[in-house]
Amino acid sequence: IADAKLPANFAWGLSSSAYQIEGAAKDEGRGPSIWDLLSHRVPGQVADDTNGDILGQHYYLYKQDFARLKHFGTPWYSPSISWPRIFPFGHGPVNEEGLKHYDDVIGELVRLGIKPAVSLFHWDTPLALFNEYGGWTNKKIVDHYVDYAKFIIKRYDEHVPVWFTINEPQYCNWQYKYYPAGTYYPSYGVPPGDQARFLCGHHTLLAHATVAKWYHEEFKGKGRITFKNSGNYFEANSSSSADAAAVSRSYDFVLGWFGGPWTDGDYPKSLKDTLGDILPKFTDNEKKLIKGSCDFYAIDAYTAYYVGALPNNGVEACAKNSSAPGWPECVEQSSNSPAGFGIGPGADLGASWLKSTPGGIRKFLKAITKDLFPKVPDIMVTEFGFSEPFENDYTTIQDAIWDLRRADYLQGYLDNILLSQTVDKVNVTGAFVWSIFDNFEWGSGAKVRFGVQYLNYTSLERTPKASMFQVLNWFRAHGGTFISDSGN
Ligand code: GCO
Repeated sequence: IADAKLPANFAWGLSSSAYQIEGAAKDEGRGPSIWDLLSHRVPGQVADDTNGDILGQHYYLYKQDFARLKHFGTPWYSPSISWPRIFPFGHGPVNEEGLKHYDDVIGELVRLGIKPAVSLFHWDTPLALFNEYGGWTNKKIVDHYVDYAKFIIKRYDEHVPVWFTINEPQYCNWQYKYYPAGTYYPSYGVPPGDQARFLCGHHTLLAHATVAKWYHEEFKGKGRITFKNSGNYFEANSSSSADAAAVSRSYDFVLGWFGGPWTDGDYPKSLKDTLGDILPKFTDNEKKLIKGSCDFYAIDAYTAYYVGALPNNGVEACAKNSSAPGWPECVEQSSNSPAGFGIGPGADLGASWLKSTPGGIRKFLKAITKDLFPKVPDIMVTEFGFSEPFENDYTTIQDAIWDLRRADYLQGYLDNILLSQTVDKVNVTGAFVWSIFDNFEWGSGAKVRFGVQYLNYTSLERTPKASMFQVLNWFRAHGGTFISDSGN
């Protein structure tokens, strides 16, 4: 591995999302999103009662943030654009100030020679659409999303080589376990109940596919377009056929739910057999629309689970040895419901397991591209990162930026991505580290820090951590492209 090299066009850099880093939540015409409601009005939805109102204030500090990226030499940056900044009511009047802001943001990246891989939607659903008709559980959102996406793509496509339509539709079904049971599936504002989460997933697929088809067939866009999946590597608890079946069921309910429609034009058989009428049906036209609607596979991969079979097709996914840092101790994610779709982000096998095995990510990339979706032309790891519950307790900046376990974790991840490419011959074409700096971690609020730069929440100062330099050193050692720090 020491002297293995990446292909010259390997896309690498840092990633983020609008609500998590921008702040300025009430400024310059932005309309409220579901996350303004959840963080301000739903007790317990955010563990430390923080919100995205201020935090990193990237909205006002993006020039210095990008100047730092330029200095690091990272060739790509993967942000998201905030729908409610463009259409404060979700549809209807455009907010010119929000539009000008993203003109400036995209313009600054272009000026510095940093390529943007832009997400059109990263969970900040305009609250108006939620109030008007229930947001993603209502098919009306497809047209409103498509209007928004086309508007943005028309404006910026010449500068944006890679578009992500939707971030992690899997979160239609997942709720971070620290949310009070029975509340919303917060990331998409989906109310409790089996039907709602699968309506949400159905509409994200229709929204994505409508934009993707338009992008290639009408707009004739020059870039590539897909959606970002969230998923984790599943390892069978034992060599029993029951556990092997539990693994394949887990992949069906997490990745097949969305990967099936775009590779085969329909949901996996296990979902249809198990969910029956809970699972919406595609018309023949919709199947044609969705099939082939992604240009490559994008996976946000953070962890891995051991998986065992439970009675009546249930699945128990849990980290047996979650001694590793990262998310809190494993809560038995056993879902005895026949669907086995209770799998959600929970236990984290974390650095030690991912690195020691060697690395869930290498096995995961192989599982996705060789077993699950062999027709996929290439794959990007569009988010990967690491956090430790105690990082908010540091009292000195020196302690906070000496994040050796994150550095070790990211090194191990990158080593395994390179092994996947050079040894397993998986066509990995990109890797974006989550995240540019510590930010609002949804249900964990400001308590959980994923940044490779430390954010002082009071002074707003950003300080690169050891892990940032580890990532830069790794790409220097393995042929990563760097943009020159010349004055241009
Ligand atoms: C996700 C989201 C990010 C998270 C990150 C850390 O994958 O959950 O895309 O917004 O902040 O993954 O949990």
